[in-house]
Amino acid sequence: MAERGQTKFQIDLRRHLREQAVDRNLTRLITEIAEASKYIINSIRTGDLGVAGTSNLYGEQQLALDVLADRILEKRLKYSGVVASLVSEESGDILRFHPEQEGPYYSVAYDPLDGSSLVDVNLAVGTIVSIYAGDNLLQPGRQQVAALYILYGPRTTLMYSTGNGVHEFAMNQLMEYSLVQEHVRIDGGSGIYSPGGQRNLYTPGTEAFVRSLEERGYKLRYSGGFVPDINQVMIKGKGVFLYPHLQNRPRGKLRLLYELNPMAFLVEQAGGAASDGHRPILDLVPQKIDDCAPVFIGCREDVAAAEACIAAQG
Ligand code: AFP
Repeated sequence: MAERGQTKFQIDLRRHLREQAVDRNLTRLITEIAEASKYIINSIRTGDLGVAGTSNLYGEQQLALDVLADRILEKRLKYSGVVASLVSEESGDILRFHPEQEGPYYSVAYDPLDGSSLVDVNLAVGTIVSIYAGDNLLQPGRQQVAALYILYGPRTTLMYSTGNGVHEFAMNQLMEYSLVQEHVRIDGGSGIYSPGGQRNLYTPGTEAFVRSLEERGYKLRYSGGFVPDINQVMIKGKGVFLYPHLQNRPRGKLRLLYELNPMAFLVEQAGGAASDGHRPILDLVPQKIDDCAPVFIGCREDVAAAEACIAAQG
């Protein structure tokens, strides 16, 4: 297994998926998304930061980059020949296709550029993708067959799992994704915490949990971008991210289909946990495509401590 930092004999993403005996159509789907990221990188590096003038279903002004990244991914997925339906955080409607290719087909929920409001202050952003077999997107996250994220930071990295561990890749000078490390693990220990949402709106249980972390010497690390903040927990192998239920926002902020389910799949595959404060994120049954949920995600012991504080104090 490659130690982090060494590229293992330049194993690229397609070869790794083949070696993992991933289904041919799922391999095609994941590599199409990886290809799309090259165009998203280009739009981030050179794109217009002006507001696109449209808004997504949450009423947020769509930056030109949101729209651009969404179009890039939608086009790639539509013409991949293996996607039966897709839904994007930007579009809000489920698009259905009739792929000509031989099955199996997949359905994809994605956030094309999560944290897009951070681009104009030059902070890291990412693409988050959740993949199901068949054409039903309103399934519990535990039914996902794969999940991945791409982090556009000082380096562009990709983290994926098809249910056999989580594997990290870095984009090289030729814009290919080369394997950096296999079987990323979150083993715990005193680490970092990423407290999303306004602290003064935390419930007593969440407040008690955060105070316990600080008393144990955890350091606050919060960028405002879900992908870089989760990636930090994955690579450091410890710590916890939370965007909890707030006094004025009992469902929290993060979206179940596009953000929480894929990240919960990856984190659980890395030996961590993801909870809404009471139960695993992956067991939540989505009612609508824009469902939100509170989230405590990262080291298994830290997530269990959060659940205990919330059970005791709400
Ligand atoms: P945007 O995509 O609207 O920038 O929101 C990013 C995000 O969904 C997620 O990436 C962050 O973890 C979270 O919101 C940050 O929310 P706050 O700005 O309320 O801290």
